[in-house]
Amino acid sequence: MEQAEPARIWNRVATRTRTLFQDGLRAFSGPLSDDFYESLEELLIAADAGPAIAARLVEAVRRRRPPTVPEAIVALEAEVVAILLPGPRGLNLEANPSVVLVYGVNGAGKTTTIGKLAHGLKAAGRRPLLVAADTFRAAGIEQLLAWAERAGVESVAGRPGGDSAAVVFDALQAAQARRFDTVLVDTAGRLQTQHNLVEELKKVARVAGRALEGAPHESLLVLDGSLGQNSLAQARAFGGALGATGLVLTKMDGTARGGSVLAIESELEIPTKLIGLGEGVGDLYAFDPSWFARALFGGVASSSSTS
Ligand SMILES: Nc1nc2c(ncn2[C@@H]2O[C@H](COP(=O)(O)OP(=O)(O)OP(=O)(O)O)[C@@H](O)[C@H]2O)c(=O)[nH]1
Ligand SMILES: [Mg+2]
Repeated sequence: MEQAEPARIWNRVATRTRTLFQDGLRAFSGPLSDDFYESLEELLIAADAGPAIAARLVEAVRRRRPPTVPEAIVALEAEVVAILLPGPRGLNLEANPSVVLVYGVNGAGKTTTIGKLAHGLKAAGRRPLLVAADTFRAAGIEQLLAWAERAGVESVAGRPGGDSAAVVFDALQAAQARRFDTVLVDTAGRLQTQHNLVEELKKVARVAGRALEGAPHESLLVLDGSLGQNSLAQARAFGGALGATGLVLTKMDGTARGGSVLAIESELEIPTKLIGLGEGVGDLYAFDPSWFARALFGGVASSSSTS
């Protein structure tokens, strides 16, 4: 996936969060008072960063003694980057084929993310195979096949009601025989049976590893970004049990809860690798901490208006 650097793209991230900060801080000008820091803390909490992270950020900015509001915002952006996890955020797609398992609760955006990712990988010259392992809903299978068509890539699916682990096993054999370099596995967000969803997903992962050593190479947990920290409970249940290697935050276009990324990453200690900014094929981007921080507080908007 491409790095999303242009300000044009990051201007679409968390627009309501940005408006919140711009409106909330408009009344202040230097030198900075206690009132300013109190407002800043309230705004961070309103943006769903959580009280602990809000307090930590404000304290860190205060220690830097910024003389003016713009300098305080620059300091805040740096502190936000410091709170996010260090290290690489690219997808690990070195194995051939590389298997990417995508999971999360229903409606989080799994199928849409796979469609967009397939489009991006194909544009980058790769040969992805989409696997519909959400055999619990016929409509879920059809949705993935429709995305495969839209992205112009191949797909395989089991029968509705079939065993999703068996579908994945067969798909990985086929991928090796037919030389696909990436396999994207869509899973169910909800089961209509009494089965425990996490147990079912663990089985899919185990069977993938049996079909292909080292698989899955990426286990991406998809979270609905517009729910903010409300998705943390789900994330704990999934992320812990399945050893997620990365987060995908969808519906980050427009959200007022952009600050939740900080709380989610620091609580789960799983890097955000991709963000979804809409429902179109081109609306998935590599997550970039510096650009994200600038998007939250208006740095992107001000730099793009001067360029
Ligand atoms: N605005 C916006 N909408 C999105 C984004 N990603 C997904 N959606 C929408 O969210 C809804 C659910 O997306 P799906 O991809 O079907 O979610 P899912 O996780 O596969 O859902 P189940 O298969 O039911 O578990 C759809 O209407 C998508 O168009 C995004 O980044 N931005
Ligand atoms: Mg789906």
